[in-house]
Amino acid sequence: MAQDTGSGVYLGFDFSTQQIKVIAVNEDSKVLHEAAVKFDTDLPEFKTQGGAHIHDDKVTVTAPTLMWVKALDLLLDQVKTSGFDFSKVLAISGAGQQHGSVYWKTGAQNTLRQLDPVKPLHQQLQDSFSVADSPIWMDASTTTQCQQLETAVGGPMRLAEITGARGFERYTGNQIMKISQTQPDAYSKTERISLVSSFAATLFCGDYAPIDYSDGSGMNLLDIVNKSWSQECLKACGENLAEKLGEPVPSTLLWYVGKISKYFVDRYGFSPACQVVAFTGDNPASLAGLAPREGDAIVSLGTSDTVFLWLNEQKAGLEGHIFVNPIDPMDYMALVCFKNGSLTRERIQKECASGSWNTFSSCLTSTPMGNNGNIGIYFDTTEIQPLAMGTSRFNSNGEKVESFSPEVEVRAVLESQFLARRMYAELRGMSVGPQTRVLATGGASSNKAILQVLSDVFNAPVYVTDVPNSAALGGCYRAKHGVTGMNFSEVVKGHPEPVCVATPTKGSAEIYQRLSERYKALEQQM
Ligand code: 5FX
Repeated sequence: MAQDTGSGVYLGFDFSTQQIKVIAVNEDSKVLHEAAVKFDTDLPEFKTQGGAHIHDDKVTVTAPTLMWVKALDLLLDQVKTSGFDFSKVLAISGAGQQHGSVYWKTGAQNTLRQLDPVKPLHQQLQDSFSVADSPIWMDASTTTQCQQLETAVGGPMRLAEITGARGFERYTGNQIMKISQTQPDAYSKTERISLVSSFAATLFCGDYAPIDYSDGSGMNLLDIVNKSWSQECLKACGENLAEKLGEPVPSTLLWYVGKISKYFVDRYGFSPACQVVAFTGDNPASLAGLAPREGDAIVSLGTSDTVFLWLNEQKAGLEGHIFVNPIDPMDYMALVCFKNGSLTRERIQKECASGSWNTFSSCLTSTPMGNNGNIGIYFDTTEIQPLAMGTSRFNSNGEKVESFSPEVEVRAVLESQFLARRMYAELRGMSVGPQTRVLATGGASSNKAILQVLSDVFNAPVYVTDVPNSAALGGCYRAKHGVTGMNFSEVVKGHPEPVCVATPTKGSAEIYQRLSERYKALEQQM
């Protein structure tokens, strides 16, 4: 383990769906240590699959809260055994899977304040939760509650204007409403409700840590303009909810939520001066971990594709999500997620390019921008926006056709995916153009031919940035940002600079402007 002794160290944790991960960096952003505990394999007694329990109705998805506590015990023991010197850590922060909620039973605060360093956390906190199974972001069981909340505030658009999103099943306010309706006894015995992020910070502080604005934006409860709980939303979701949530706080910017608790000082050797900076959601933390500049658009090309935007101003809408920005609380970040990403590209690669990415790339270079007017839409699974499934192909006259040649099919899948990413990003406030840096990450970002199409469709230069574990790394950067108050660009000074790999081909702007109008009309028909 490379630990440099001279300079300060920052720790970033990621309480994600399948594991807890920790990264340590020094003042130059050099990674000194990494470790992880995987729920399914390291804690088999909880019998999770992918870190979750999918209930018989298939739409209720939970995770045992105590499993996360036990995983932290294991992780810190493992790091200590490796010889890591916790006394060098100046500050910690981290991330949690967004939207998940933790219900602390009346009396839990007292337990948290008196933890015995001789015993692991899970032994001491086993009776501290009024709801043993935390609903997580994969849960889709709250459609009724979403409708009730939207109706209570005056419709889905009004909810989006207040909270940054229409009613989404996984959003925490709707989950809390369901618990208050279906488990009223457990709800009334709850003294505090945390998000996964503020729950993790709570463990480190040995006292309730507040919810930060950025992750708080994933609840359908926070007024993202005024940065306070929306009274109308609180009222619709549960009694005395303001009290149970505590006041929300800025995500960072010289804001720390407390000192590390004595428990960690005595058990692991942390310095009593070590600060805990507010934890946030995994997506906001990933934005920070990619060390973006204001105005960047991040396109993550993975199993599902996600577009993150750093916005100075936000535009309410029914698609996608707006969060308060985790780096500058006066700004916003948008997130739009598409289910049909790499798996669809891989299917077409198998069917049309004999399973070879080289052949796939050759198909792209042998077909012109705009694909001679052919457009295909490929939703192998039900897409999020639009809510549609199936494949449709149209020729240059806008007529439906049964099939395309393999080369045309390869270009068609990429062009339509990137046109959709661009269209929904523009709807959420992105203004694309040569001034926008598009930062590509994720599996498909290693294919230059794919990135050239991305650059042409967005009419913007594309940079690659290979940052594994960006959420945990974002925790390190946010910890440093939170306690030093440096400019974020200074905080991330040692971060590897993104490399420009594609610039728009001459003529692409006009071609894709036209195609984007056609794509929009065809998508509406689906
Ligand atoms: C975002 O809205 C999501 O629901 C997911 O990306 C979770 O944050 C995954 F942890």
